Amino acid sequence: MIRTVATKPFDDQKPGTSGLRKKVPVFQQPHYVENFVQSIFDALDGFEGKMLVLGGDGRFYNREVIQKVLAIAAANGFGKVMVGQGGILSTPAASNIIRKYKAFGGIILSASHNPGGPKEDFGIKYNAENGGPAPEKITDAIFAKSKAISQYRIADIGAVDLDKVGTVEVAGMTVEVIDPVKDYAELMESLFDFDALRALFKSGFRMAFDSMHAVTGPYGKEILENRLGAPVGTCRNFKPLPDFGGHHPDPNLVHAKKLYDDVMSPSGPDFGAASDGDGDRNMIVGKGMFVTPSDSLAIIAANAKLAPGYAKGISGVARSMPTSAAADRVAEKLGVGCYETPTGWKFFGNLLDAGKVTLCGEESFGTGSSHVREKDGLWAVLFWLAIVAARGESVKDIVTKHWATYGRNYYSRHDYEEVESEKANALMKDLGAKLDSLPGTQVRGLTVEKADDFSYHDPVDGSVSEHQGVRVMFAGGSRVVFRLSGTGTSGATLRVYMERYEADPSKHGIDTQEALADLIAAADDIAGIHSHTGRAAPSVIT
Ligand code: G16
Repeated sequence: MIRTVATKPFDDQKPGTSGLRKKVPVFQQPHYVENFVQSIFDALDGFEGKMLVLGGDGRFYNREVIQKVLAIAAANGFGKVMVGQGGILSTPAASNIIRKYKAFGGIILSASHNPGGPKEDFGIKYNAENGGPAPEKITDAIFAKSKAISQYRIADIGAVDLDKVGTVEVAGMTVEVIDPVKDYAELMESLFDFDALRALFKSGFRMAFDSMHAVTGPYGKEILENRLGAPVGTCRNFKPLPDFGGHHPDPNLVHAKKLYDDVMSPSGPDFGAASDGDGDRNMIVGKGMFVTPSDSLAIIAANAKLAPGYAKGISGVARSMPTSAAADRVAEKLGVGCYETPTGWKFFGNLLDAGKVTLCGEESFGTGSSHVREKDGLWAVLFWLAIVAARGESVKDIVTKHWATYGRNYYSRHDYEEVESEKANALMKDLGAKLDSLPGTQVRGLTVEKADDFSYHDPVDGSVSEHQGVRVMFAGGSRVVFRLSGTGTSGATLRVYMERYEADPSKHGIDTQEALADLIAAADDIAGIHSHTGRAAPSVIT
């Protein structure tokens, strides 16, 4: 039976950088999930009888929301839903399924790297038929619908068995429960030379892959240990848990510190990698070398031809504005296009669809390519393994040689988390007001050359996205970028990004924070971080 339920709008259902992210108790309010899912469908046209892909990262409340989405999708006229077994699909795997099986779109349940549990974070995101996060025109329409909603439609379908692979009919809609790993593993096998990777592991190369008790556990086990023959034990924390074992499933130097320390110890593995809650982020560590995400994009671009899926070369590279310009230098040398987009993977979709770029990356531990329309953690790990295998060199040698060729972009991000929103907004407002007066001034011995609020003109559809972060550029090519995160769920997170280019290889061995010390001080002088927020130091440095 299909019911129409009267409801009232919630005023806080505006999708952020990547979908709607809130605390679990917010999502547990009566009608909250139903309203948002109905608003997604209300913002879309022409899906009757078509297929929706559905899955999530397995965090607390995943299964309940999967059942709700199935019931609302059936009532709204979808013909079929393909759902990952156990309600699980990594974000890149969901993107692949949407594309491979030509779905109308997909709903992904995840709050990415944010913690999970009854009082922690949850999220709902819509991906379009290209497999990528809905562009702003759709997320704006969803928000508009959520503010005007008066009813939703829901079918009484009971609980669908999510654990049994197979097909069932519910309220005139087909539900197909699929193996979440198989299609993704096949895609990886089509892009990389698995024989070469098997030989790498056979030669004694030792790796640790930390799934942080999140969604990539089963993917890592199948691909690294089962298909590539990496020794059992290579995959760590591979059992997905609803609360990620109480940790932040955030692969960076703070939350994946143990992995980092293990790789750095003389007896530890040669190579370490980690992925986040929903499997789209990655961290790469070699012995004696942490690879920044910005450098990772540049190095993958420079070595792309070493992987069979990219043997013909790349058409171009895109990076988010706050990401370092390391990839720009590679694109220039290769003679391919280079694009600077706002933060958010959704901005890469048009460039990828138009064939303007093959590789994309962000400083926020995201790297990906045209194989799907999301960033892809395990893909990046396999790409690094492919480069190591083909070059027969260590990660450290690969990175230092890259710097020697292209120069080094010293880079760091300082996050001030859970700042009171009014204080963070006041900081950004004051900063915006002084932008015009900054050029020509001296700060900590640096001369400001240019200062602006970044706006993006999409070269494919002509859309304009304004207020995407404040950039302060200094003479000599260094810069500081300020923006507020669009993914946090409590208060505001101020992100400050520092970058300095150094061409001289004899100066490539300096500690990053030391190399950026004047820029770090200049950032505080310019934005008044301490005086606005009361914080003497960032909460997270990456
Ligand atoms: C999301 C987006 C990324 C973005 C990141 C950080 O990643 O998909 O494009 O770079 O958030 O965004 P912000 O700086 O606004 O917090 P994820 O992995 O959280 O889905």
